[in-house]
Amino acid sequence: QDGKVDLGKIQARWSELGKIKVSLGNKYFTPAVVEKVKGLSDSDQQRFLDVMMGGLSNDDSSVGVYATRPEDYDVFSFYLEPLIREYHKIEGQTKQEHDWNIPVGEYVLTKIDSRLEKVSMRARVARNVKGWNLPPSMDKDERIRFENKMVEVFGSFGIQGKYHSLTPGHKNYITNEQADQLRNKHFLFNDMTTDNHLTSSGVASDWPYGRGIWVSEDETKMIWIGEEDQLRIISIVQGNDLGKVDQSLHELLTGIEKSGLEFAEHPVYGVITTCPTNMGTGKRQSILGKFPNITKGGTDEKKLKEVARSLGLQARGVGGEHSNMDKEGTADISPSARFGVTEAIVTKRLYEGLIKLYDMEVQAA
Ligand code: CIR
Repeated sequence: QDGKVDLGKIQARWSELGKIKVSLGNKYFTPAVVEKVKGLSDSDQQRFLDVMMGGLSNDDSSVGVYATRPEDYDVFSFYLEPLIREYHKIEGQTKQEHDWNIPVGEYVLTKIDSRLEKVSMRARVARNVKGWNLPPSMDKDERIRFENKMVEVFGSFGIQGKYHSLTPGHKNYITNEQADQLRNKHFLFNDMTTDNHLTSSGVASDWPYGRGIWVSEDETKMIWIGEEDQLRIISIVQGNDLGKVDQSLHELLTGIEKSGLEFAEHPVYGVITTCPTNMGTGKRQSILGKFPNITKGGTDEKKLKEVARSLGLQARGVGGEHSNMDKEGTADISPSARFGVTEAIVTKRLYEGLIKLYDMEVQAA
């Protein structure tokens, strides 16, 4: 849709939302930004509005913006750059570096608490492939073509596994019941149309076309297709050594890279992702832990979220982002920053954050 966007109306909407909660997208929509937007072409102005749709449509947004194509990080850098630096707590210039040298036998959870003998450890990296739109602006045809390209990659992949498609009519199509079985194991993502952030931004459009999951034979490695990023490359391991899940994830990532896929990368921000919170490494690493004391039997999720935030961590419910915790206060805990840190530092921050968090859980008894 062409034509200049109504910047006055957007300003009014942001200030209305600001009375409820100030997201980062709201905070950085400054008068100086408005002036810059005026100088953009009509289609880039429209694109800029698309970037903010998640935030403008949801009064509970904490970030409120999603990139629609890799170039957005350059075309709208006057807006996204300070926002990225605040989220990842970066001061001054930082260029993304990568380091997958993560020791096995060092970040052992039983050293923190003897009850952490067998926990669900998860690590994922977000990736998008060069030359394709990011999910908010893919149309149905592009989503389906992307899925089929990945099915080809899986066909020549060194790791044994199986692809399950949610696309009606696809040769690997699975029924809703089969999809729910994968969700019960925490492998597959939820129906994206139930998340207002994903629908209003266009991320969930054309659901369930072009969506699916590849799962390795041993069920420790998986790849999501068509969720918030084109690819989410994941490992889930039951155990107590964080280094082991990194080892598994890195094996999977290396396998995909060998297939010749070229990922979208930014010279400064590292891997390009739909949500600015994932830029840099795209790596989120977590464990599912129980915090019955801090959450007062799961009734005070807010408290755990606050305590986690003060430690540079994020606490989510058991079913992923925007989901709830259970009666035992089971939460998914991960470090918040993914840009300006290496993959190895994400693991270290999780481990060191958990030491403090479990200390507080014991104190809260
Ligand atoms: C929001 O703005 O709240 C959502 N779009 C999600 C933001 C990214 N997630 C996060 O910080 N956990």
